Amino acid sequence: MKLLRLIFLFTTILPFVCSGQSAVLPVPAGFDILQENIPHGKIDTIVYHSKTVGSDRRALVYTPPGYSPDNKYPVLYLFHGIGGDEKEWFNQGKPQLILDNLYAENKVEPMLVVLPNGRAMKDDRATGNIMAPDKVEAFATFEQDLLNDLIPYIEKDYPVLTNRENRALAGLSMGGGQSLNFGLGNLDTFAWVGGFSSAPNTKAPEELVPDPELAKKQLKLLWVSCGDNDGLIGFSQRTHDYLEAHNVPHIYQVIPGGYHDFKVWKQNLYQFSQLLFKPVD
Ligand code: FER
Repeated sequence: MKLLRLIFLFTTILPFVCSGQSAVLPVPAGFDILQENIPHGKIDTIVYHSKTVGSDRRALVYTPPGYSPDNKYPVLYLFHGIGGDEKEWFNQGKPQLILDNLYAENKVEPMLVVLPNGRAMKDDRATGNIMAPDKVEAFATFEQDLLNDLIPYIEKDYPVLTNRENRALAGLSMGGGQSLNFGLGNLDTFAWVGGFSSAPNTKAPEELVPDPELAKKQLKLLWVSCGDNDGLIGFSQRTHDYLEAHNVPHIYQVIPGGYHDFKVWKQNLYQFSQLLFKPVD
């Protein structure tokens, strides 16, 4: 039995983990499939006023099964990619099903998940030339919207915990770059940061983590992951190389055979969410 367990460990889990705070959990079949016979969380659409953009903006909020306004919850802010909007994760990544299934097995801390629109400009739809400079710039502008408009709205309207240890950021591609940039750039606001297949908007490592000692002290979890068939893997690799060289604890997961797609991102969410808001060793 012991031998079998060791073989499992060496063939399934360890190859994914190059440097980490904790082992990465394998993804079981059906993790993203709707189960009728379990409790389900709820998705709301909210509209908040953004002083940053000068408009009313939409986001989705997932509240977990058993949600009660009498409790106080930590919050994960989960960001989309360059072709997406606030509904991209909901429609293609199904965090609501992944998390419902995890809650049914008691594998995840009760939390709110906020799915914002990370293209902070008046027309924030993913239409026309999504690579146009003003649209790409809007993904950087979103830092101010998040910090000054969206987070205050969530913290006023929902029963949530409002210290850094109870705020997490993660995202895919452009959203992964945003998570790393905003999370590592605002260590007084966020303690849990995940970049999934992060895009060229990811700051250069020296700019991203100018003070490795501070990052080491403040971060609860730093997660960097990418598929090895993803043309953008260089941005994750250089981040990992720098973190490793400066002894900043993190999880670096290279997914064998992984492309730039939701198969990778769903797997990341499944694994990352289970580590959030729990004691770190
Ligand atoms: C680029 C290649 C990819 C780029 C952005 C992306 C801004 C983003 C991809 C995604 O979000 O899926 O050159 O430049």
